[in-house]
Amino acid sequence: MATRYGPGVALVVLDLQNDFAVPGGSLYVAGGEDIVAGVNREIAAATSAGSPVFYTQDWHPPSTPHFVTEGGIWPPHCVRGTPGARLCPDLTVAGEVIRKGVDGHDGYSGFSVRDPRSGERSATVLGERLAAGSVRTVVVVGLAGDYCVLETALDARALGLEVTLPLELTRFVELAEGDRERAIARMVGAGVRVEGLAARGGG
Ligand code: VGL
Ligand code: ZN
Repeated sequence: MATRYGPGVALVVLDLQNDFAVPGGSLYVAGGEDIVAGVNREIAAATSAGSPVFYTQDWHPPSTPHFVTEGGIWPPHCVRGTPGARLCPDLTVAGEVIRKGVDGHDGYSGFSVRDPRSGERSATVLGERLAAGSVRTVVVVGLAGDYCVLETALDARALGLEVTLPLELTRFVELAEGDRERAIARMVGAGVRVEGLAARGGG
């Protein structure tokens, strides 16, 4: 297959961290461990074609309104400095790692974080890095398809970028049944090129 990478194209690898991607992790996303090898192949393809690779890392303080312990919806996960917050040990790291959730911010997108008390959003460095590299197209992979991947893909579209999501390189939390299909529908509706839809069947 001809490579999809090259000048103007970046790969963004979202939250491939132990708490999400390892069975028994505190916010384990089913099947998360199964995508790491494929993501590594994607990283190799991007790198060899000269495309930059960016990573996000959920990086929460021990106590944050993002967690159920303070009124949020999530079990504590990816607490800064803990083994659960580390990127998966088998993941190839070949680019900048951008942390999010720092300082009690939440927000799932790799492009922005949100103060859960004021609702105020602020940008991460991802947007400026992409602009500085004249990136017009991003390929998004990683976890979770109905949160970080979804919000990152929608933000990228809002910024005017072309976005590709290979479905075999993400997995979904599906807190509520149907979240996966709703997330996919929102991305398709926003113009995200979602690859692998036909192959998935109705499951
Ligand atoms: C995420 C749930 C909680 C994500 C982060 O990055 O998809 N999901 N925190
Ligand atoms: Zn989180």
